Amino acid sequence: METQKESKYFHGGCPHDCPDTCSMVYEVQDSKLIGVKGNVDHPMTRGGLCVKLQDYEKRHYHPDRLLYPMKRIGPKGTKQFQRISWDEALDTITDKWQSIIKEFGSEAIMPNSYLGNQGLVHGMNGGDSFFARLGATVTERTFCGEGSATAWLLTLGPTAGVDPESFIHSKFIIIWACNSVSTNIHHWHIVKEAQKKGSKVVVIDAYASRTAKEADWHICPKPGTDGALAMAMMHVIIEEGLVDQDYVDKYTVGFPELAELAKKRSPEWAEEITGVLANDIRKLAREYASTQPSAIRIGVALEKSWGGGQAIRAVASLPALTGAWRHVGGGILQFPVWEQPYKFDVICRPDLIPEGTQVVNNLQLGRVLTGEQKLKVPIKSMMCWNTNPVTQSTESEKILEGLKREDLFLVSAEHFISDTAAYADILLPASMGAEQEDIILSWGHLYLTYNTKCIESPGEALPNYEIFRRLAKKFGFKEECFKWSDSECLEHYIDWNSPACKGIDLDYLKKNGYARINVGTKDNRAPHKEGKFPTPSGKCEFRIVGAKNFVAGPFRQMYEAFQPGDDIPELPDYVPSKETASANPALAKKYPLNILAPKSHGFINSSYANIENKLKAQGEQFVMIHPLDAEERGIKHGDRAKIFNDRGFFEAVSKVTTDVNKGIVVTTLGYWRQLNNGVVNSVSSNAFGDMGNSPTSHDCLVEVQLA
Ligand SMILES: Nc1nc2c(c(=O)[nH]1)N[C@H]1C(S)=C(S)[C@@H](COP(=O)(O)OP(=O)(O)OC[C@H]3O[C@@H](n4cnc5c(=O)[nH]c(N)nc54)[C@H](O)[C@@H]3O)O[C@H]1N2
Ligand SMILES: Nc1nc2c(c(=O)[nH]1)N[C@H]1C(S)=C(S)[C@@H](COP(=O)(O)OP(=O)(O)OC[C@H]3O[C@@H](n4cnc5c(=O)[nH]c(N)nc54)[C@H](O)[C@@H]3O)O[C@H]1N2
Ligand code: SF4
Ligand SMILES: [Mo]
Repeated sequence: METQKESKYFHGGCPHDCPDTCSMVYEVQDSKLIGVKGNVDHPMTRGGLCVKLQDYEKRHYHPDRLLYPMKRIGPKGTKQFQRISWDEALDTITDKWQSIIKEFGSEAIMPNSYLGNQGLVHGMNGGDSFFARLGATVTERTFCGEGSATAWLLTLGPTAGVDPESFIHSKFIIIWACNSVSTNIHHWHIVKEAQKKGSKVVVIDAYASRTAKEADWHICPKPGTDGALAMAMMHVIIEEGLVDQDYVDKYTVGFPELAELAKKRSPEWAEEITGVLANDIRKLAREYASTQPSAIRIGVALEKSWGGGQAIRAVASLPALTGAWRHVGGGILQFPVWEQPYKFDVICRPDLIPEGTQVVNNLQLGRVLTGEQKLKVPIKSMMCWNTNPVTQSTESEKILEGLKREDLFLVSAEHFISDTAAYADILLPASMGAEQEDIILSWGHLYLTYNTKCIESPGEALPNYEIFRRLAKKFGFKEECFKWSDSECLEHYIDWNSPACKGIDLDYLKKNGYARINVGTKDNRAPHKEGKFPTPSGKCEFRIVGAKNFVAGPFRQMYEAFQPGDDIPELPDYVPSKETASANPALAKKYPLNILAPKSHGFINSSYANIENKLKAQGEQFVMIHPLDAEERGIKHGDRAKIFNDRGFFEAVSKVTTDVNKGIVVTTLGYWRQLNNGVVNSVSSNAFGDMGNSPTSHDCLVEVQLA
């Protein structure tokens, strides 16, 4: 008789690059992961995972998963690999790097990672401490949020802002350039609840996204014009006496100058720029200012145009102008990561980086690898983990050209043979969620989230940091941190003695799976009720004098030091995009359509875009195009289209729809080049935005024709 197998349950944390950082429950039978659920007790996760993670166990056991170290035996990019031992793999890497260091110096080696894994040990450090000690080139990573963070810090300082859970108390909610239904579903649930209780939900999005369709009101500005919209809102708020003057007088800097500028930013002026009717702007400003508590949630897309940083400064100024901060559920939310007790200096060890080490940026990867960007020391080897730059960075074609270089030694630690890993000389199999202990970084709520190692890795896969511990040993690095176990890392990586951790220690976290940091409760947190902004003046800084641009990654504060840039304008304002019809009419003659390429519903960036059921649910790569634009080009719904500019092209199936305005096309990110002709980022530009070296992926012109 067959006996019923016994299930064991363990606390998990979703390691993906997602603001929700769900607390999960792993179900294990016979040392095998058989199911994953959302933690019912967790106030944000509330028992539900998103469509991507509902069968997370299948990702662990997928037949295409990389299980053994391999070396390349065919031409680069042809995916011909042969299994080797870990010893051979690590010896090959060590020998190769040592000879590169001898000939060119350690800066000829470049690490490249991002948030494919958000664990503090296997993601945030991953291998940063190792490469710092090695003296490798420093890779500044500004895929996501660094421009927003710079604007945020300048205006408000390192505050977590309004608690995402406090939105339940908001009476007027603006979701600004954020497709929450797909990208922040556990916050969206709270917004929907508030809406049911009577709160008005406004979505400001450059097309009718899934989220916009669920709003009470969708406002649809042209891409990259949000700064004009926000400035005109200020104009109305000031002109119509809707300013909370007492709040402004006590807790802000630069109001007279801002008011002077806002006088010139009328709704009529903004209508020309944004395409939003002046009367709608008036109505929005009035309702926003007079319905308290009002809360704004901004998405990452806001930074992804040339004027993004200045736009975010304008938006971030609104709650102080109206006194929204006085209330629980009033204010603005971006990344509430700033009050988390992570010790990035211990995690990433920037102190180990030799002074004067060269810095490259991950959005310039194509230029760095092809030599188009001149470096003090050219890159001879790159190691990639937790990122897939071929699909995700800019100028994909240049990256590919670089990866084909015979003299570039590429090491890739991965779960699958991604578009980037396909070019590796040495492939290393990396462990997945349930196979490694960690605390997962949260940038969308105010909890610490623990992840238990509850199964062994299949094959010979190893956790990222274990790979680097072994490499550190080969290189003879003596620092204690390279000997710490995962648990020991966690003891060091969190400031357990900080006020945020009062009553919480690692043991508690292991037992409970998650813990709310001590920053007030959702029902009483009003952090700036009486100002107390963590800025130099202690006030909300509408006006800033003498600031320089800098990179303020919310995840890697270490890079603040590297890039003092151009002057920051004293006041927030609208700054036009660079690659639009109005900014560059000559280019627009050739490439008249503005492309948006935000996140997909069904993948996490490029992760899961190779998994059959996820691909099936998401559907093939599409491009949404307005009926008039389609007609002009002889394109019918369902036709295969080619989307192109001077940088490259990709193909997609056309969706002819009025969900997008004329002049705009929308696609989504993440599809693999191996499975599609070209990728979205074949057309994107390497230009930085105005702050924090952010990408400008929505500041981009293309043409579309039948494929
Ligand atoms: N399902 C899913 N969830 C994800 C991810 C994923 O790939 N898939 N990725 C995760 C990551 S890394 C991130 S950073 C977050 C990002 O999540 P979001 O912040 O939601 O960012 P995006 O999806 O890039 O864009 C959001 C919306 O902004 C709109 N938009 C684009 N340009 C403009 C503009 O100039 N003005 C205005 N008003 N709107 C504009 C787009 O049309 C889109 O609907 O999502 C995370 N969650
Ligand atoms: N056009 C356009 N481009 C964009 C964006 C956009 O909106 N539009 N968004 C940008 C944004 S916001 C972001 S955050 C980036 C994201 O871009 P990436 O950070 O490159 O994200 P992914 O494509 O998910 O790649 C993560 C890779 O890490 C691997 N991985 C996951 N966990 C582990 C692990 O534990 N160990 C190892 N070794 N590997 C692991 C996964 O298999 C996957 O291949 O894309 C950016 N690119
Ligand atoms: S991807 Fe995001 S929403 Fe989905 S389970 Fe992970 S943290 Fe939760
Ligand atoms: Mo991101």
